[in-house]
Amino acid sequence: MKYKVGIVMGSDSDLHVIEKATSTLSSLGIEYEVHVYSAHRTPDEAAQFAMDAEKNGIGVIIAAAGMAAHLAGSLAARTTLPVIGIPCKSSNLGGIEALLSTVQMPSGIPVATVAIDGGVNAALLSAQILALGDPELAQKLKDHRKTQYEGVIAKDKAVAEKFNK
Ligand code: RP5
Repeated sequence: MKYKVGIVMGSDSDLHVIEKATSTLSSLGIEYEVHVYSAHRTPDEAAQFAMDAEKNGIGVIIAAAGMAAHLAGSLAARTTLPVIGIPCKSSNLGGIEALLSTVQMPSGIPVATVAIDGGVNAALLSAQILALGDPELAQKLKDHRKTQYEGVIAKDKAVAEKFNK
């Protein structure tokens, strides 16, 4: 069975972070659905999404939110699917408040937290989880690492040619 990734953002002002995740998922051929549900402004819709996620074919949830970011934790409280939290930079505190709100979950309800605005890594981590049951996806992730490796080697070569006479 192929699982979808369920992506939730607390506000459409988080969309630029989510687009980093969706483009990464698309490049790996992973299906996803995207919603705006807020832990504070639409708590019932957020909760219902989490409670229905498993039966709706979702295998991993990505939750992006800024400020007092309770979204990932509140979704995680309502499902045993893995939840990946993206703290978003959205206030005068630069995202550190969202990082701490997302990462500092009490024992019993984990949220796998990526970097502030870390949409790409959230997508890659969700892909790595889904790849446990999907050999084709596992191979795509290995290919992705190889491409990344070759890109950095090429950059080193270019920089060395310019500066290391
Ligand atoms: C959070 O508050 C959202 O995730 C967003 O990052 C932040 C600000 O939301 P808006 O006021 O821009 O809708 O709930």
